Amino acid sequence: MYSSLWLNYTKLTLSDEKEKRLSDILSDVFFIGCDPENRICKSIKNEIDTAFSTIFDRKINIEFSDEDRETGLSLKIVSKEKLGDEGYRIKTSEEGFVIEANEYNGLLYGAFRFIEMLRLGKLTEEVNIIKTPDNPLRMLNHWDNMTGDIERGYSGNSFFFEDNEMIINDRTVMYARAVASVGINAVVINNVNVKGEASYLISERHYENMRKLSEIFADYGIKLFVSVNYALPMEYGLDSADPLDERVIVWWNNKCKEVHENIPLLGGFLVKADSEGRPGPFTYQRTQADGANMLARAIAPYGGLIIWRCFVYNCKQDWRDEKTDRARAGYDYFRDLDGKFERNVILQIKNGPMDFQVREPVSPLFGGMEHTNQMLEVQIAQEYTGQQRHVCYLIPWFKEVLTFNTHMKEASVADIVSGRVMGNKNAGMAAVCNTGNDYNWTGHDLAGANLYGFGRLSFDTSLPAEDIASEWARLYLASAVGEKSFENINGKTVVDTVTDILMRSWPAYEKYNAPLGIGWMCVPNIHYGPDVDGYEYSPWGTYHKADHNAIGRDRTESGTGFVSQYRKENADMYSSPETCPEELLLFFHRLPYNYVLKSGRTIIQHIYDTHFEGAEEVLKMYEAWKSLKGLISDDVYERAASRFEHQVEHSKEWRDVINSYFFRKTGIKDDKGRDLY
Ligand code: GCV
Repeated sequence: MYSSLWLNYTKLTLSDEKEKRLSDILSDVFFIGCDPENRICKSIKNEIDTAFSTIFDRKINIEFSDEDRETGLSLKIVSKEKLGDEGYRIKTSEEGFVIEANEYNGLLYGAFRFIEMLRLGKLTEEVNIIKTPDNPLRMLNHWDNMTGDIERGYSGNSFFFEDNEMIINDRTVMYARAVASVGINAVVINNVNVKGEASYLISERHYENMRKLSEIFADYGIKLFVSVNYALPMEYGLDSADPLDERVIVWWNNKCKEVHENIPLLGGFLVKADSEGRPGPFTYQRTQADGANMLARAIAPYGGLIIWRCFVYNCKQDWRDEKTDRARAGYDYFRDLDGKFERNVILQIKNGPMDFQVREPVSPLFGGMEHTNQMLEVQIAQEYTGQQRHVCYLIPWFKEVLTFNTHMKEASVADIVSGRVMGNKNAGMAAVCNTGNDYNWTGHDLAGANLYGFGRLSFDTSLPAEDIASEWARLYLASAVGEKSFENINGKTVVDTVTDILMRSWPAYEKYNAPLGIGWMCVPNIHYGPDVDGYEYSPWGTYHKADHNAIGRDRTESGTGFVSQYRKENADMYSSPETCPEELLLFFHRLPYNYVLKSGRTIIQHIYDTHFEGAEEVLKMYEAWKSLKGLISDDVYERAASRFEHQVEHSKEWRDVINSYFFRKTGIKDDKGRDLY
């Protein structure tokens, strides 16, 4: 059992003239210049059929036609006008609507967008939209293991794997439809920590199912990717994985040929090498480029890509060592390799230099490399942001990352990963996915907004986070509101309330979490719940260094020197506590608790205040959610309500543990006299 996510088509209430007219216009659909046998074309036809017959509650006439008609809804493959790779146009014609694209992915996205606009009530006016996706690759990374569990999965087990076998069923199709509808065009199905049976995903044992899956994905314009173990040849009996060893090269060449013969639609490999115990080229004193390029050359004849992660750091450092700084690692390992990667290699870089904290600076690798394909990696699985038990809508955060000016040719992160700056096509955005086999796919129903939002944002980075939230709320909760029109008071209340909750959620989470950008302070391994010193005396390189006088890490020139990895303008900005954005103050500086912030409050008072405020915000969000009882379906209401109950208590736990820790450490009282323990 599974929900249809935001593709839960429901009947439109055809109350007024406009909507009745729309229903008449759209009773005919024509495919023009389209190949009826094309797999994506078939999917579009099915989608329109399903959507329209439900929305209008009657059979729709769908035909392929050679005539250039512009009545009803016409979907056309056109060649005269250039609409860009995967781009589309939606426009009003004399007696209907036209969706045009140069190829089928574009037509698919145009069709999904059209259905969405129809459901959102946006087709009443003249429309003329041209949209080409901003990022060439819009990818989801699943960390699913073949045993069926999911690393950092918070919504059940895998729907791709169970007991070391692949699962392919109607849910697979639902997944492909849903993610394609928001523009996803690439999916990695297995964990980057490739373990056990996953080493054999590209072998006789699983070729047949992999091919089937790649075809289901291709029906929706999605390329299947697989995570591979860098030392795979050794799993198959070779005694080395040295990228310069001729035997290793020949092994991969043969493997890629065999893979292509068996899964011709495969997009390529994702690799986590030399990281957290994974094998990699460092074992052979080779560089990351040596490793990536060897694979890239092997897969290039088949048009494949190698997506190589930059999450390389020493996870066994000595906490007593003041000089080593984990934040530096990505840049230190990769910066000097700029320009040395094959054209079909893309470096996948996490948004920050650490690891998906609620707040981090942008990785200095963005802006550090001028001649290398790059992809931005974010995480919608809320590993450090409430694990889909706390509501935490992350799109505003991703927007901040995308708009960060790297000062490399004044390019933002979005400019770099879209390929706009370097004119490259092998670029884009990837998200560590938040789905599982729970009925609602994402555990918390509101976490669905992150899945929807990542797709929409990676397709169109200019979209405001708030618009994405309200679109999602309306599409997802449409069925919950039943057949009552969204134009009436209830629909609007639901959408406005849910949008407001979503927009408040990340700032609230940040407030009751680790303060001022310092990060961590969570329970080791599970990464859930407060434990201020949990990682303090550990080998993971994530220290806050709090004592009774001061807190924070000095990452300026006089400290670890991390700031100098940024272009001058940013290095200067971060170097001084006066110009450093305050939300990152303790990431870059070690400061006394009585240091006064721009608000006039000391750091210690800021910690107390924000933690009280954050927990208070959660209560308000829950109150707002309660006001929706009866307005949305009971099951959605109850599922989220029980998570809010937990979040209310758990945010208090965060508040009290953090505040009491610093009260005990400093002996400084809260100037508002609230309870500290
Ligand atoms: C897949 C963090 C997570 C790990 C994850 C790793 C990565 O360290 O805790 O579970 O491993 O990031 O991104 O590779």
